[in-house]
Amino acid sequence: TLEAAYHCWLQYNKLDSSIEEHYQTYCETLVFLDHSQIIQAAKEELVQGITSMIHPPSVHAVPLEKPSIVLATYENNQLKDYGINTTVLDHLQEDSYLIQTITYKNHHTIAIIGKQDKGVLYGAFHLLRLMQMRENLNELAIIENPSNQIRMINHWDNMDGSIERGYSGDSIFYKDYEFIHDIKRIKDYARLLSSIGINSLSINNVNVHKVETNLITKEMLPSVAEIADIMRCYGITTYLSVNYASTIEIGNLPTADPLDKDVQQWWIEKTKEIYQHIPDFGGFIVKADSEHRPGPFTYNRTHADGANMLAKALEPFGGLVFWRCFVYNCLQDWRDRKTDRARAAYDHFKPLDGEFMDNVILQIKNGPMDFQVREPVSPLFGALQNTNHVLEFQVAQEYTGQQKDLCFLVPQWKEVLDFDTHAKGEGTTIKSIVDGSQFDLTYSGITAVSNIGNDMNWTGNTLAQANFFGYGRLIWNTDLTSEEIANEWVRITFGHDDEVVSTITKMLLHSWEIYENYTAPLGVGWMINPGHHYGPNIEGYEYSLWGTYHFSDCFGTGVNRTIKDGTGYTSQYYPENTSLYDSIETCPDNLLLFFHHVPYRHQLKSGKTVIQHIYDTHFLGVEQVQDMIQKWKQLEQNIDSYRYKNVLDRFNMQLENAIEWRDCINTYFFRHSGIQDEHSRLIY
Ligand code: GCW
Repeated sequence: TLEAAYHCWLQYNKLDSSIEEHYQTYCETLVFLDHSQIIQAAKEELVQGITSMIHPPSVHAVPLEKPSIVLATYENNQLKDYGINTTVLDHLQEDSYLIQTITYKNHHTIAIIGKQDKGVLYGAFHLLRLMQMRENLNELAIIENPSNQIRMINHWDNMDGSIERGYSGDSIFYKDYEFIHDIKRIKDYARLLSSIGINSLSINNVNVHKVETNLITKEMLPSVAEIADIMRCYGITTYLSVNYASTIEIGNLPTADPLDKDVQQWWIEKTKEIYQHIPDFGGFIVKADSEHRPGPFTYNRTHADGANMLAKALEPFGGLVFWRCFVYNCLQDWRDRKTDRARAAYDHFKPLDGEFMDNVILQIKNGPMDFQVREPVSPLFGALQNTNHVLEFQVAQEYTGQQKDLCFLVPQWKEVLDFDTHAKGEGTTIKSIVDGSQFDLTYSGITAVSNIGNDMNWTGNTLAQANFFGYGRLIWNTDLTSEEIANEWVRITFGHDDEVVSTITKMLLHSWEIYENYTAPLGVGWMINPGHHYGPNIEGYEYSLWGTYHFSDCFGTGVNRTIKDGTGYTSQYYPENTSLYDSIETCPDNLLLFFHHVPYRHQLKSGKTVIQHIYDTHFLGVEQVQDMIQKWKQLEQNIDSYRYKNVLDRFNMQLENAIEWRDCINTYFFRHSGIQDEHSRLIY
C-alpha cells in the first residue's frame, strides 16, 4: 500500500497472536528514567511502534514492580536497583548502548541503556526492529558500539526544488526558492535516518548556486534552524554546503583569498551569526576548485589554506569543515594522453597531508573517478595518515541505474571497506582507516549522497529503499554481511512470507552483478549518455573534456594506467597493490580495462577472451533481468498492489535499458574488432 511504501522499514505492522503474546509481557509498560528531547523521540517511537504492533503501552517515569521495558542513560543512579552493570559502556563511543533482558523484583524486564540519550533512541529503534524481525526477547544481551563516529548523508538538493542526481521526485526541503516547512515529512525523514544510526546531515547541494549561497544569511538561517530543530530531536546534526566565494557573492568583498584578513574576518563574523541561530550547527561542506566551483587556486593558495581559513572560524564552536577531494581538471583535451583524471585526488591532496587543521575533514569518494559500477578504491585511503578524513559513497544511483534499474549497492560498498591498502602492512583495510583506528584520527567516518526525494516512497523504486537502509546499517556495523542486511530489510519491509523473502533477497544480492553485466565491461566505466548519465552512449565522452576515455579502436580497448608506459596511476597504491594492478598477469579481470589497454583476443583469467566475455555478459545480463521480472511476477499475490506495480514498472524500464546496452555494446565491439560471437547470437 501507499502507507507501507511511505513508512519504509518503520511500518510496525500488527503482529500475529503467537508472537504478540510473547512480547506482551514486556510491552505493557514503558519506564523512562531519564528525560531529554532525544529521549522524548525514543518514547514517541516506542509508543507508536508498540501501539501499532500490539496495543498501547502505559508510560511511567519511576521504576514499577511489573514486567516492563526500562530506558535510561548509563549514569542514572536508579540503574543500581536494577542490578545492571553498565561499565562496558565506559570505553565505548558516545552513541553506544546496551539492551538486556533482566529480572527486576521477579519481573521480566528489558533494559535499554544508552551511554547518552542518543544511545537510548538507537536502542529503542533496535528493540522495535527485533520485534519486526519476530526475534525472541527473553535472553537479550546486546552491546552495540558504532564502527564509525561520523555517519552522514549529503543532500544535493537545490532551492528551486530540484535535486542534482535525484531520481525520486523533488526536494523535501525546498520548492521555488523557498523552504517548504513540511514539518511532518521532515520529521518522518529524521525518524528514518536515526533508526539506521545516521547522525549528520547536510541539506543542500555541494554545487552551491546563487540563491543557495544565501542560506547562511539572516534571511534564511531561521528556516535552516527549523530543520536543525527537528533533526536535533533525533540526534542528527545539521550542516550546510557553502560557496567558497561567499565573501564576493554576499560579503561585498573583492576577493576570496584565504590569506586576506578581511576574508578571514568575514567568515569569523558569519560563523558567529550562524551559531546564534543554530547553537549546535555542524559546519560546512565545501566543493572548491572542482567542476567550475570557485576555490583557493584562483589566489594561488592551497586547499589547506582554504580549508583552514574556514576551520579557524568554526573552531571556537566545535564546528567542522568537510573539504571534498573531488578535484580534477574537467577541461581536459582528449588528445592529451598524459593527464589521467584518476590520478587527480591523490596528486592534489597527498602532498598536503598534515597541513590541515584538526577540524578539517577531507572527504574522499570511494573510487578515483566517480561512482562507476566498478572502480578500484581511491589510493588516498592509506596515503593520508595525518589528516582527518571520511569516505564518500553515493546512495543515489547516478551511474548505477538511476533507481529505475535495480542495483543493491551494499556488496559494492563492502568490497571497498574490506579492501586491504597494505598501508601499515597486511590487514590495513579501508574500514579500519575510515573508522579512525589505524591512524588515530580525531574525526573519521563515512558519508554518502542521499537517494531520497519527495516521491511517496522516498526513493522512486521501492527496492531502492534497501540502499538507504543498507547504507546506514553497514556504516553503523561494517562487519554485517550483505546477506544479513538484505534479509533484514526485506523482512521488515515486505513481511516474512518465505517466498517473498528468499526471492527479493536473492534479487538484491545479484543485482549489482547483473547491472555490471549489461553495462560498461571490465571496469572501464563511463560509456553512458553525457549529461544525464542514463543509458549507453559508448563514445559519448570519448572526445570530450571530462577525462573519461576508453580508447577503443580496431585492435583493442582499455586505459593503460601502468608505470612503464601508461599514466603511472598504479604507483599511487602501496607496493602490493601497485604490482597487483600494474601487471597484466595479476590484475583482476573485473578491473582489467581500468588498468590496461588490451587486444580483443586477450585471454582473461576466466579463460575467455575479452571480446567473448563482453558478448557473453551482455547477453546474460538481459536474460537475468528477464528472469528477475518473471520472479517478481510470481510474487503478485504476496505483495500489495501499489508496491508490486511500482517495482514492476521499474523492472520494465530496466529491461528496455538492458536491451539497449546489450545491443549497443555488442554492436560497437563487433564492428570495431570484426570478431564473431562464438555462439553466433544476434549482433547488429
Ligand atoms: O558525479 C558527479 C556528478 C555531479 C556532482 C559531482 C560531485 C554535485 O555528476 O552532478 O556534482 O560528481 O560529486 O561534486
